[in-house]
Amino acid sequence: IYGFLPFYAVSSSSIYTHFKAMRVNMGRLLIEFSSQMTMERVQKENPNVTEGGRYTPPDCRPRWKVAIIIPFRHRENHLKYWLHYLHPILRRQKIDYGIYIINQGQCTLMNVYLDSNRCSAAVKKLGEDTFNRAKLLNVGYTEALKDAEYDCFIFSDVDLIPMDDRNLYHCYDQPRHFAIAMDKFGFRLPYAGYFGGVSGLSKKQFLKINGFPNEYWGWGGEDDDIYNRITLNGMKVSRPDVRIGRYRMIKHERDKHNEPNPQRFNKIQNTKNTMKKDGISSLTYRLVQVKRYPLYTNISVEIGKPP
Ligand code: UD2
Ligand code: MN
Repeated sequence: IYGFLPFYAVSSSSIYTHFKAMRVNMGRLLIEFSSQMTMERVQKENPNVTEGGRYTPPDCRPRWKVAIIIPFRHRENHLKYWLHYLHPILRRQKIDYGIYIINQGQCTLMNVYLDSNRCSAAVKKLGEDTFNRAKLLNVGYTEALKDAEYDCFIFSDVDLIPMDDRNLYHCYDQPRHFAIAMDKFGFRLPYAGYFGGVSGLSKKQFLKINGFPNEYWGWGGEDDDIYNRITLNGMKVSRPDVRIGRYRMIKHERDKHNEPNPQRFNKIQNTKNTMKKDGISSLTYRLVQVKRYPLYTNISVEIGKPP
């Protein structure tokens, strides 16, 4: 299909409906963020997704049961595009999956819009604590396992959309790095040990590295620490072909309360000493709310503050 239809535009043309009916992978996809996106539209596009953002292919038994974990705060607009593009891709890939948004602080426009939830002042305040991506991912691992017996975990930024649906969202015999060729890095790996953006580990691989660090507050370094954990534990990172692992990142400014972490350079020199005690084994947090929406499960959580 890639050969004669290199660019597959998401439109309502007859070619699109034809391929959609076949539910085969398309190859290269045209990804853009200029059209206006609404949650109602994305819901209409995905009638087969069940409550909480779950899907199981009706016609096969996938090898993996995949929890997709997204660290999140105040990125409602990005989330709409993510759901719009990813649900159909995952369905074509015949992945058995659930979508988990791990929300550091609860009050989002989406909550207000979907169920007119009121936001208490105390919870609103949580949204002002320093962001901690890796700790949220540890929470996602733990909470998803309360839902179903997942054996594969894919950790994705909310602003990253794959440009080729042959980049299969399941697990591999080594920890997987999916987002290897991003537009913002000129479609190349920025450095050999880069592990940011979208990655995936089986349950066994995740436990072997004691999960992710909980002590990276603010922006940067946590993905490098995870990379160190993988190599220090005798595993190798597996990656797709550079022509397939292409991604678009929705353009954005650095968020408030996620300033670059000045300790990150020191910390990534120390993974060998810290990984045994800091990780999934030492994770503590307070669950604020679990809410199942049609296209995803929102898990609001209080994860504390930097020491
Ligand atoms: C890079 C990496 C990312 C991570 C980060 C450093 C890429 C494409 N990604 O992203 O994986 O290593 O650097 O921490 O190189 N988020 C929110 N709300 C916030 C802040 C963050 O939802 O207020 C989430 C969201 O899913 C976002 C992700 O955290 O995509 C990473 O944050 P970012 O997009 O601001 O950082 P970026 O693009 O430099
Ligand atoms: Mn980003």
